[in-house]
Amino acid sequence: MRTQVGIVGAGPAGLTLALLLARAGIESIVLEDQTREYVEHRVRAGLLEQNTVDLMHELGVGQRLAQEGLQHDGIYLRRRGRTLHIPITELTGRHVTIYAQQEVVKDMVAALLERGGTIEFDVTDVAIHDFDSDHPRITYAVNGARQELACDFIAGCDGFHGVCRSSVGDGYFTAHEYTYPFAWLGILAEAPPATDELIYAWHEHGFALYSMRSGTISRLYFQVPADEDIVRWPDERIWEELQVRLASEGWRVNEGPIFEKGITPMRTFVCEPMRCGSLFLAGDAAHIVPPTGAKGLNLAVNDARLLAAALSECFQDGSRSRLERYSDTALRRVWRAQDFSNFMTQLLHDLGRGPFDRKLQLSRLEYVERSQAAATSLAENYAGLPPGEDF
Ligand code: RFL
Ligand code: PHB
Repeated sequence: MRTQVGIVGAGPAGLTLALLLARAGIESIVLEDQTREYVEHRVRAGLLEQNTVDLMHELGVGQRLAQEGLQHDGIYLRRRGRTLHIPITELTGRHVTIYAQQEVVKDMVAALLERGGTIEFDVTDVAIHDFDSDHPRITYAVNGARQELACDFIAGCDGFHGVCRSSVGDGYFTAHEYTYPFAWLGILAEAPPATDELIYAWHEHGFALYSMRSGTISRLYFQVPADEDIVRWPDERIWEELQVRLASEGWRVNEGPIFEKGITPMRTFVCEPMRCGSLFLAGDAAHIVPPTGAKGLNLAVNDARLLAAALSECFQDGSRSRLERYSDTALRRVWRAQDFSNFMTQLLHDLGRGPFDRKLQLSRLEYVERSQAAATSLAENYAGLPPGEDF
């Protein structure tokens, strides 16, 4: 088999790339090692920047998003019962939208297949070869039968634990990595959210976040130790802790049956450059941000936008100049998101560094409350800076 771009991974990065390439008349095949059912139900992100929403509309995959997405004009920062509203739209002219990642994946998979695209789900033994040449290949197996896909380029969109990045020999990439000594325990519950916008809470016990998926489903997270065992958190204890950390006078978190529970490690990771020969990395395959800034999915989509533009230029007129710049260009936004995600993480979590550090956090929160410049800076980063050819 042969295609122009072999894409490994049917997450937001791989699917966005395949849709953009298809629109430019470039062939691709997406290889995914999970089933369609699995990727369409994997619970993850929920907050889309306006850039991501705009791109989904541009790609004609935004119908359900327009109907079911919850457009928000701001967020709340809460500390010691005091709530500060950051009016993002008023400060930046931009919105953010709540729409679950698995719904983005469903919409993109459906559109790609409808438009004649190819996604091979449930493949095994994916391996990439000869990516230091102009004739890279991907080998894999379908129902035990070995397949080979020859392509012009490989897009490694296979997430943090994928095979693409790790197939490159030691010493080629520079990895910048930090793992926080805490994690997030996240739940989904059948309970109408008791808030119209997201609440990010600083608390003596540690961070908590009140998010949502719809008018009837709440999504909540709170900081736990990195090695926490989920069995230590029966539903009752979870609600108790959330009521404490999110407390505000005369108000309570709405409780309801919890139908999903999980622990997510908090790490920060950047691989440089995001390319090795004919292999281009995009999304979590190249970088991870702590989720406090809600940037991971949005970065994955942005990488795909930049990579699709660079590949289109190459296939249209043979020019490789944008491909040569892809890594530097993508990394500009990656580092901006790293800085913001780490800023939000360090502003709101108990970092285990003692009372001096906690006092600094409270002072920073008060600064955001007193200074429009500080609030605008936070809002602008949270909403996401507008896209550009080189950003
Ligand atoms: P994905 O989504 O991990 O997709 C990679 C795909 O590759 C497949 N794969 C392979 N396929 C073939 N062969 C192999 N050897 C393969 N190995 C892996 C995988 O099955 C998968 O389908 O990466 P992508 O596309 O780069 O997308 C990145 C996002 O998923 C991620 O950054 C976000 O979920 C991060 N994130 C958030 N991002 C936001 O923008 N806003 C948020 O509100 C937000 N909240 C979150 C988050 C991530 C979380 N968790 C669970 C990590 C909240 C949480 C709790
Ligand atoms: C979510 O709704 O899953 C969510 C929202 C904001 C974040 C992280 C996760 O910062």
